[in-house]
Amino acid sequence: MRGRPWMPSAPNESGSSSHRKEEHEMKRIKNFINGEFIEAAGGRLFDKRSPLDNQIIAQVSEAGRAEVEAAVAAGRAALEGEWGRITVADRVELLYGVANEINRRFEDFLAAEVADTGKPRSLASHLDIPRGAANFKIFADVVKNVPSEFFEMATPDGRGAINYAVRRPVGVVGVVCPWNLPLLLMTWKVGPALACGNVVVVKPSEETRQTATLLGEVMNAVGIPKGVYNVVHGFGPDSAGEFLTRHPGVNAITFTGETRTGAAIMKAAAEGARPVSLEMGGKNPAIIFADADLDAAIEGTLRSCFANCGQVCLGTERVYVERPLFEAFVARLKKGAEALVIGHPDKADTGLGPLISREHQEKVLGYYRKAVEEGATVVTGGGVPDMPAELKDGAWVQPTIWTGLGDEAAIAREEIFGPCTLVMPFDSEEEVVRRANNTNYGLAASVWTKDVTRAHRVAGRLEVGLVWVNSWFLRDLRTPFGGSKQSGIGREGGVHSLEFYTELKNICVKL
Ligand code: NAD
Ligand code: 6OD
Repeated sequence: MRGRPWMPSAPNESGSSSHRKEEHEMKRIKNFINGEFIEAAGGRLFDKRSPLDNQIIAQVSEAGRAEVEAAVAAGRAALEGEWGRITVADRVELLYGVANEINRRFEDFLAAEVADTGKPRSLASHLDIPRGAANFKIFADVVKNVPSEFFEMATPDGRGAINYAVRRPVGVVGVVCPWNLPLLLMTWKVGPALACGNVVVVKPSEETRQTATLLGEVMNAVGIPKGVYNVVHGFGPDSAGEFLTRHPGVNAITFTGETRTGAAIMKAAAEGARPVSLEMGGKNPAIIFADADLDAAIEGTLRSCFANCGQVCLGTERVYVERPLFEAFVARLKKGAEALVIGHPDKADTGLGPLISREHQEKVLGYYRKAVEEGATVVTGGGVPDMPAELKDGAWVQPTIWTGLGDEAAIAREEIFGPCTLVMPFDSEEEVVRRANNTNYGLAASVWTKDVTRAHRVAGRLEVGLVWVNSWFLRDLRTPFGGSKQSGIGREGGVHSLEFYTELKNICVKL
């Protein structure tokens, strides 16, 4: 329950715990198959380290082929059983129950997400956990209210025929997830999949496996039948991710993660011609015209560059500022970045947590070094912040702003996925649209201007799936979400999710 005073409690069935202070107490995270928490045969375990200090905080049971097989079989059995016959109204009630139970256990989910990611509690409590619950409610509502098609047709005998379309679940859906917004992005797929009557086998990121596991407790508590929601832990190649996506019993695969991984999954899905929905990487531009409301543009750009330590697929890594505003904008952005408090997630004033892992820190710092080698001016940041002794070994990096390089620089072309951005001046609308589009990615963009006509014109010309005007990451879950070019295949959100999670069948009746 939100705002509930912290109460110590014993570890739950899943190995999760609501004990906020035991961040470093070793936990054992199990797979969730057919309504039960199980350890993989053979006892294979892998470590999870805290992003705060690199200490091992959990051991996770890695699923092998046998566990993936069992999860897919459990899903199939559920489809053939009670879940396959449930009415839409009852399904909707159950999903409302899931949302309510996530909210009732808000503090447990919050503690689990913060322990895995190191992100500020203030962020996770406003974004990750509420959206985790909302993703079940919104798609329950969509499924409850969506109409069907109906066509009357004439026939030569004059008696006519009628056609109507019905939606049926696609079956067992494989859900492969990243680590940046673990519960939010996982439920963004599981919510619509279950609302449409499917069953799921989820493969959370190896970095963030707690909230997906905790959701198993929620599913059991509210009475979701066994086998409808399954979780297998592990890695990608030659591990649970590959075993799941290659499994012939998986009817459709929905994925969020890097573009390269998406391509590998698409290859796996080609075997058996199974559909994929891919939400992948980005190199998103922000375009700031000189007439923009500077306060709003600064506030929005600070969030889009640095929220979640820059680990948001929709985040801004290229900022184009119209030349008359350039110097003032850079100065204000620098001031804002330097005011961000880097620190422990539990502190109320923390604005920036660590990156997800030391491995990712090394990747981001590699770009920080490369920027300097390529001749960038480091406006602020560029290294590792000075942290207190107990946090020294964590995956910390400074929020970083560069100028002085153009579109050909590696930091302008490649997705870094850290709290950093390159700010570049531009002189005309034509020029900035061309430069913003000059990338293989096409996920999101934001445009800041008071000129409404220009806003519509530029938004219409940007080659991306999502454009925010005078805002960023403002989400109405009924709208289409997804990327173009190498940022994605397909759209999810509202009724668009139904296109992926259901088979539309036409029934033609001769009268
Ligand atoms: P990742 O691609 O490394 O991993 C994502 C998931 O895929 C993990 O669960 C991983 O174990 C699994 N995986 C890896 N190789 C696999 C394989 N061969 N077969 C099956 N599964 C495999 O991504 P990440 O590092 O976890 O997340 C960061 C990336 O995700 C960034 O590129 C970011 O832009 C992208 N992302 C995109 C969106 C979006 O909506 N477009 C949202 C969030 C994150
Ligand atoms: O808001 C969403 O539904 C969504 N899929 C957000 C993705 C954020 C990427 O990191």
